[in-house]
Amino acid sequence: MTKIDQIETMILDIPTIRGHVLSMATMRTQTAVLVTIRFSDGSVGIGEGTTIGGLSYGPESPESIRSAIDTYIVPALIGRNGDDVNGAIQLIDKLVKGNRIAKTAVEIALWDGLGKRLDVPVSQLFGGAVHGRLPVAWTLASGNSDTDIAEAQQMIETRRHNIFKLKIGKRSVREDVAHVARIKQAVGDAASVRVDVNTAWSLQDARWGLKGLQEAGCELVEQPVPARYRRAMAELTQGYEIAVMADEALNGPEDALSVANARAADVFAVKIGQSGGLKRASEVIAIGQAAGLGLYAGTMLETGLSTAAALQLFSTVETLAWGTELFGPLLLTEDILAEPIVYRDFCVEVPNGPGIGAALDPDKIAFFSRDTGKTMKAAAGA
Ligand code: MUC
Ligand code: MG
Repeated sequence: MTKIDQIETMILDIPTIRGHVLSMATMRTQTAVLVTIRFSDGSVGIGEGTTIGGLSYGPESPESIRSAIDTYIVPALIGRNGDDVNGAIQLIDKLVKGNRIAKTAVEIALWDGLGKRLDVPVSQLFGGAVHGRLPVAWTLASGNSDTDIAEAQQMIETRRHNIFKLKIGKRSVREDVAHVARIKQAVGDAASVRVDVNTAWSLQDARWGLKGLQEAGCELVEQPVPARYRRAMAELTQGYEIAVMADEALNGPEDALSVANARAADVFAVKIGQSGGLKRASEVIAIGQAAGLGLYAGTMLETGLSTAAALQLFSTVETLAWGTELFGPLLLTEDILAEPIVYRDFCVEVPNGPGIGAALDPDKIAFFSRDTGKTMKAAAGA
């Protein structure tokens, strides 16, 4: 039996290429929790748990993710059979409520280790990839319409992205609609324009917002109202042609079932971290498919590591009607992978190789580590 010998966690702070202005926070750094599992046969699995904007997006912070893993998950897993991923998921679910991102980080490392030992990609463990590449959106969130337009035009010219998600909800509804209309007018039919309100609107705001967005040619609105406002989401879904996507409302399969039952979305943004891991995300996907909803592969702006893991799962899904936003590594000043994920021709490529198909660059890990990085940065005069 291949046993789980050791589990280590580390916090990485990586600067973003520009300020990323969301309704609830402006990000200049992204923080990832890295998990490394060492198995008794010498194999190693890596995983990542990442959220957005400290505690402003959701109930887990990088520090709580790390402490949930170190204090409650690690002691339960040491000495267990490393190949028994389902057994580990079930045990952790009994011992730890919520904390879905922490669970995801550990689960990714378990799948990665298993895939490496079997010499197959993790997609194979989910029945096999049916896509080698997937369409990938970019988020325009500089906080300035002219900068966003220039960024969008450059992305289209270089054939990197032709799907744009605009982060709105910080300004007034009227200003936001004008901002979206300007960008849609600038890109025309060359790109799909969507927005993410990150729960900032009341139902009343959202009625005006959806009307204006629809008239401006915006195709989709993500989580316009707070996550628990199922009835408001249902009213908006049924009241407008523009597609309504659930994001913050979807924390695992139980939420997926209740959102689908309430017809409180047209589209599911499926995030592996928010779902509670690859397995639970696959259940969210199954519920969305059974309910006839559109699917979209969401991100928590993770590094290449978790992005690779997400790609393993989403490459197995028959139809992602709204594509993906698995662009996290591109928002960071440096990729922490030895071989970065490839973005070209408006798509992201599914990494090959065993496990999640990602290897870390040890120098970058040491540099961005919250524990060791300070000394290295001081020595380098950074
Ligand atoms: C979110 O709420 O969807 C995804 C892309 C982005 O820019 O922020 C996120 C989080
Ligand atoms: Mg969102």
